[in-house]
Amino acid sequence: MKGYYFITDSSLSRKGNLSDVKNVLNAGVKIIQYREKNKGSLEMYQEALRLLRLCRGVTFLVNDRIDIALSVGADGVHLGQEDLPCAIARKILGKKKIIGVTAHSLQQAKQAERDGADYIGLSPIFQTNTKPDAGLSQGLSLIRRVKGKVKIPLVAIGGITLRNAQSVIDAGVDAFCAISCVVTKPNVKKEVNRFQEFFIR
Ligand code: TZP
Ligand code: MG
Repeated sequence: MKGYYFITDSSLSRKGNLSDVKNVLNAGVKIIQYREKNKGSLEMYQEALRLLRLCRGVTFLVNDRIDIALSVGADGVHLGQEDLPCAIARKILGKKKIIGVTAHSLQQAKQAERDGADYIGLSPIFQTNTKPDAGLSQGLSLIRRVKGKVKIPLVAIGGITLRNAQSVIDAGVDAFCAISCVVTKPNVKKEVNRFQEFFIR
């Protein structure tokens, strides 16, 4: 897992999830998380199915909803500290599905690894308005604290912009996600390409 990691946000998006996902796929993104906080199960199921079908050879994860992930045959889920525990999710999903877990501390990151997580989402690195309950920004020091203490990949999220992206990479992450800086822009593909540049420098 290396590079720009995309997460949908239908409430911030200019052109909607379908358009955004098409654009990020055209930009060459290899991991997409369907994150939807305002739709019911049926609508989520139908949208996830539509998005998944576009993702040939690209990892497709569902935020929070193990049921939706299983229903559409997604590659896995991403879980926060308030979602179903990773160890339980692992029992439900089996060994082959991908489970990402958000951690706000080294302790949570180690626990997630013990519980069978495949990667850690470190969050929020910087201040963000995209997730109102994201909690206090942890700064780059969170990445530095966790780096080398777990073996699974680290994905940074929260307030990442073109201005601070290099510092996030320098702190040692394998991947990062920037939502508002991408989906609010008129040319999503071009914006993703700008973020991807940081990984080939
Ligand atoms: N989880 C932690 S922060 C966040 C999520 C989904 C939002 C990140 O969005 P942005 O716009 O890149 O700050
Ligand atoms: Mg969650």
